[in-house]
Amino acid sequence: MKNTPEGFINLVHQRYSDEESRLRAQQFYKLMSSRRSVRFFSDEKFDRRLLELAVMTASTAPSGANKQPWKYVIVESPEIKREIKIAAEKEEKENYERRMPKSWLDDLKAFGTDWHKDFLEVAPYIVVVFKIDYLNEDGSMKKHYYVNESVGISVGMFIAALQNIGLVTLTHTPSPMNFLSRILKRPSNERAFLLLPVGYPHPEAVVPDIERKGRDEVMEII
Ligand code: IYR
Repeated sequence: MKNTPEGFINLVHQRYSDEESRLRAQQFYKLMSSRRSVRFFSDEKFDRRLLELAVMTASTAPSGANKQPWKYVIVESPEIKREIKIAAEKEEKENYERRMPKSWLDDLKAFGTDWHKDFLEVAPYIVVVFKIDYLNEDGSMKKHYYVNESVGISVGMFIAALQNIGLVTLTHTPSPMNFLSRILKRPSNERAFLLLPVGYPHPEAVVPDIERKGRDEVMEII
């Protein structure tokens, strides 16, 4: 384009050689293939700036009309982590003992999960992601667009950023999650989306012996 239109700037873009693209694609796939959801955490602390950088990376995600409808709440207070654990376990006990149908419980058998959520106290940080459905601006409600898609993409990038720096996490979904708004005193336009403990794995951490789908199962070329 000869003239940059009003309100636009030139794109900054890094073009790689074919060979470098291939190498980078393989390296990134290898890095992400080794990611596992971890339920056994070490209580070892780490520099919070690492987590802040991962959140800033997550916040580069594309979003509907660039509304960036997310808020990442980093919990490091042991008292608040404990409060979250107690409330999450209360909901999960109800889920496992009454709310989840047998077919769901059967699907979860391979993961060895139950209502106990010790990782919520052990991991040095719990990150609670909230979605912002609308903005309250001088009394008027401004609706956001594609909020679930946007926040989902952002959390995916957060998980990739953590993997890139050697931290582990779990996408935990205590349900219902309203207790998080109460404990974390969030405004009414924010709703809890996901909860992720973050840390280093316990030295004896185990993970389920499960496999990822192969090339021909996850894609079709037409
Ligand atoms: N939220 C419950 C149950 C659970 C649901 C799914 I889908 C999982 O992949 C694992 C667990 C829990 O966190 O235990």
